[in-house]
Amino acid sequence: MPARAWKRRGDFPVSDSEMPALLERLGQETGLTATTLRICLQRGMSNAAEIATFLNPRLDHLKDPFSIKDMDRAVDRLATARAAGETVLVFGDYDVDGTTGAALMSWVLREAGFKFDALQPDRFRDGYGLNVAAVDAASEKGVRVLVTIDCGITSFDAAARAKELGIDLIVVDHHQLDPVKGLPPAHAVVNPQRADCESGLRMLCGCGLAFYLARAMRSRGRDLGWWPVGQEPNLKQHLDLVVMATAADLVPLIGDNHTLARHGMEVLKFSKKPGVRALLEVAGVGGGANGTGKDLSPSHLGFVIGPRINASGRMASASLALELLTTEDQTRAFQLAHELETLNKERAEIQNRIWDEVRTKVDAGLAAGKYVHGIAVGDPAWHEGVVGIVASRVTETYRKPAAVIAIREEENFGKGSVRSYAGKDVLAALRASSTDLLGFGGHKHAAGLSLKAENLDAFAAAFDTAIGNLEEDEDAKPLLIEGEASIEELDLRTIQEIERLGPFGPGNPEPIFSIRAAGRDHRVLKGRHLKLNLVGAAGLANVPSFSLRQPQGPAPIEAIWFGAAEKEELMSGGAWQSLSEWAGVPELNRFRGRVTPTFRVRDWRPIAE
Ligand SMILES: [Mn+2]
Repeated sequence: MPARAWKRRGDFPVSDSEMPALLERLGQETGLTATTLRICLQRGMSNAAEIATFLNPRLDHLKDPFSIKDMDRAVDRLATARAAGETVLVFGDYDVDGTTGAALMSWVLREAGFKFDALQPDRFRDGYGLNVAAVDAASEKGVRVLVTIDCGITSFDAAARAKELGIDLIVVDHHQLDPVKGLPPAHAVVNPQRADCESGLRMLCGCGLAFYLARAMRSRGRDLGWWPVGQEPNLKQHLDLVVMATAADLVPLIGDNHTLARHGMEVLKFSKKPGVRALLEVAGVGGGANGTGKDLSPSHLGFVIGPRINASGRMASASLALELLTTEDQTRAFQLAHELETLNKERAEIQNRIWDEVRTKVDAGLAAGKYVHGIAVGDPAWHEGVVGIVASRVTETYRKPAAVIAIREEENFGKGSVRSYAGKDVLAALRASSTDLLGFGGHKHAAGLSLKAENLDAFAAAFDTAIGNLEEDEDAKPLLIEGEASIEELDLRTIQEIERLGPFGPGNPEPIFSIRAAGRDHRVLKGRHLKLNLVGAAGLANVPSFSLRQPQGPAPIEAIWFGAAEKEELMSGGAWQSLSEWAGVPELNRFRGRVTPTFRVRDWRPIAE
């Protein structure tokens, strides 16, 4: 496998010789360390005021919700529903974004005295989006107002059916419009992707968009006297849901999303929702009398919270997670949190088993000369709910685009997920190999497909060729690093400051530093991950430790390298035990109230001569 190139992220606003003076001045103005300031400067902040705004983004600077096209129409119709005592049906997608969005709407409608119901499609039975059957069922129950969250923008048949049945459909979705068909025939389409929407809020996820609807409703409700003066609901408390969705949906963490995510993390730590508290506590990242999740860090969103909420929709029905996030009953919350925990463990076991099987298949294929440019594997034993996660892992390990397909043998049918590597346009590759497919869709980085099981081998060959014919995209990015740092620079104070620049994700990437160090005391965790200490040059100089002259050299930094136990070629050589270069993310490890610096390794290489 080719080594990945490392590249400095960006340029500083001044020349290298002017940097010390600039860092000195900004250090005095902001109180931040030079290491933190270097990150700010490389990200385009150029003065103390800009840095302060980014470190302390304010909710009252969020954009006006009524700047979103059709928001007024949506809120008018909801106000009429409330006045007439009509039941509002909320229909959310089954992933984290849709589930939290439907939960947020449920809280808001409840607090505003609406009659409402909320439901989601079944991933296995109904598939994605609003479906005609759900509209029919709603109509039979007498529903006249239906609000979709995080879906609906391409549900043309269901929208037409709703219209036919006299249901006013309000689409609240952030997904792209169908370029040919345009808007579905709905009463209101709240979607910042609309060409005629000038809000500039295209970056919002579905739950984030629901939060703007909630803000618009509160504003209207205040005018209409929905609450006694001064007793209107505090919407900020629902940012716990928004931050989960914003992280899970991989939307850019800039602009209003940065503000929502920053405040969302704080709200999440002290969430008032019984279900959120139970979820965190059962997952082992909560507990304690004061803050539910005081040990919570942004990485828990992706590694702990997202998978547990998704496990519901992947393994069973998404409604478990929705009930968890909306319940007001402590006991029920813990029951549901335990159920999700069990489902997530099952999901992880299934995923690990499939991963082992996929590796065996891929290694055998590679040995037989297959999968030169792209990998496509399938098996009847693989679970449809986790093939996407496994496909991502295949791309990271083999550094090639990959399709992982779950086969339903008795139906001669396969359904799979495709993930890109190095910016290759997998949708174009699927188009080029579509003669072997029943259907496909998605975007250039991630897509889905279905095929006849008997065509798997033919598709794999066609996909491999198609990927080989693709141009390497501009996005074929090297590992972008902020620059070099010493282990001593990455101290508690600096990492605490760096954390305040987060949460990190698309648009606000986590800062990666390269450090020179040798690995020591390594151990393998759960058979997959590598934990070790990194000792810098200054620390090495003090070994052996019985040296009386300077018994305490600079302390090593604890490091974790996820998935590295599988890099046997690296581990067996032992070169990493000599002074070498490590690229990774400095972060805080919080465990039982103890906070320590840690270095999450992303890549390793020998020192270039
Ligand atoms: Mn979404």
